[in-house]
Amino acid sequence: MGNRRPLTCLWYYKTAFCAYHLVTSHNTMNSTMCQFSGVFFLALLYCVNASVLNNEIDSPVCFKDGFLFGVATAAYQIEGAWNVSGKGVSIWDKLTHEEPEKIFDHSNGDIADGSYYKVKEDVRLIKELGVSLYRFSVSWPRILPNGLSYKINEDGIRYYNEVIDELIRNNITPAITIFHWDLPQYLRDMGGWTNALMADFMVEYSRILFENFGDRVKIWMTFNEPLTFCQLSDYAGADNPEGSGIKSYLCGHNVIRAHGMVYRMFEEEYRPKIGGEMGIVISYAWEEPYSDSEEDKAAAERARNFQFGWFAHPIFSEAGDYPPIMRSVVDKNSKEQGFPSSRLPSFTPGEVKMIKGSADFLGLNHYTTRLVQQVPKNNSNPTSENDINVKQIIDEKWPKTGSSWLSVVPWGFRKTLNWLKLAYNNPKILVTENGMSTGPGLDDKKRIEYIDGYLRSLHDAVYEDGCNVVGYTYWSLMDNFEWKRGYSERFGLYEVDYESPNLTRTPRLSAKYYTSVAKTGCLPDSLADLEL
Ligand code: PNW
Repeated sequence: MGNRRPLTCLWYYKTAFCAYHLVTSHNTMNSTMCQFSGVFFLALLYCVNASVLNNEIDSPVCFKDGFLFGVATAAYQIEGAWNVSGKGVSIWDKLTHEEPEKIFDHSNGDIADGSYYKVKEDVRLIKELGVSLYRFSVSWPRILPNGLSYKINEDGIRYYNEVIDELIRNNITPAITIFHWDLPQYLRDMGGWTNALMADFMVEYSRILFENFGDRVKIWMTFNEPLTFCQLSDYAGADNPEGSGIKSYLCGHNVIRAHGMVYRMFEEEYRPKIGGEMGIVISYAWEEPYSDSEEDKAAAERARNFQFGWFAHPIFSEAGDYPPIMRSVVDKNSKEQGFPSSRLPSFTPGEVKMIKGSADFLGLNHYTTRLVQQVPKNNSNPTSENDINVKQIIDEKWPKTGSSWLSVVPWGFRKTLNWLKLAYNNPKILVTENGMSTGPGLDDKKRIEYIDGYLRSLHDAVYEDGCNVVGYTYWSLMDNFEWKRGYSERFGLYEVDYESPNLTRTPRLSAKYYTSVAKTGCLPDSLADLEL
């Protein structure tokens, strides 16, 4: 895998050989003479030159200069300091305190990695990795204690100013996710994302971030993974029985509108003064047909449209609006189920226009792949599962990780990127998350193999297939509160010792691997050479 240049060279060489042989077969020139003929010499010279120019002999798999390597985190997962200096209560504070049994190890983010108190230390860790980009999120209730913009918590502004300034001092580009799931509880009490007014609240909150941080932050992402927080109960800021086909569509609708509105406000009021780019982060687990049957192929394409296209199509497609298949299936099912109108809300023509094209790049979270099989239609309950009407299967042969949903399937990454290239006219993509979990421990060769495999697949997608990917961000800088799995699943390049009072961070083997990648832009020829 990876470097195709030597193969191409051989192919040129062979073709030249054959051509020459054909032309000269009528005379008696022997093959040794032939080998040294000018034609061969030129062919070889061309190949060697091309390889050297592309830096492909010494370092076979290299990303070109300017390709960004980064790491990511999110506020609730690392900050701690849940109730200090004026911060308001988020839905995760309330959930973990009042229903700890919903969290695998009954833990919470009260202290987490203590990053609120460790700005300098954390930035040093990022610096040591040699990466140039840090993606982090802002805690809405740390800035606006009850979510509304009439009351700003100055300590929140101070804290993120400190983070941003420290990053810039160390030549690391800050990239902000405006909303990464820690909704102010006050807004949840008003219906969370099922409330149409949330779009206005999000605009006002974002405005405060642009006003205060926009002079130094040039990469913005509105939402992290609406699919996850709109579909799962407890994440959306509204009671939402898993997979409900009513509230989840309402949530998605308000989120997409909010995204468009924030983007347009940024474009009109801020970009002319402060510059910068804005995108949205959407997760995409590749969906491969279970078999070669037409049913399974159609099922996989339907699932892709329902799970990724739901959020991407309105923003990145040429036509805008929801994917046509989603529109027709949910409209039809709703009618059969006795709803007076579709469970999937409609955008007005003005909204379609406002939302279409409302992103400068697509933030992609990609971790894994699933097999998708057509199942018999079941329209008894109005759930999005029944709308999609497929079964998702994890192939037992795929290597496993510390998370049951995440198996190691690097080729799915290349397929994902190619699907996006085709569906949305080769959009500019920043890989905002990719990573895998282990248990605690510093020897994480499995993680190194995971990253290496996914980066090779990414390299093929970029340099063989022409996908427009500008950077790769590993999830995560360090172990952190992994939502409902608590601290039981570790995604960090750095291990965090939760037993130590200092919450000591120690680099894993994978940190050494990733440092080498980020500093050279190249993948090591062999993992054995890394001297781990
Ligand atoms: C992401 N999937 O969630 C989140 O953005 C992070 O906050 C989280 O810590 C990280 O992944 C690891 O879980 C995902 O099913 C949840 O493909 C589910 C999927 C992908 C990402």
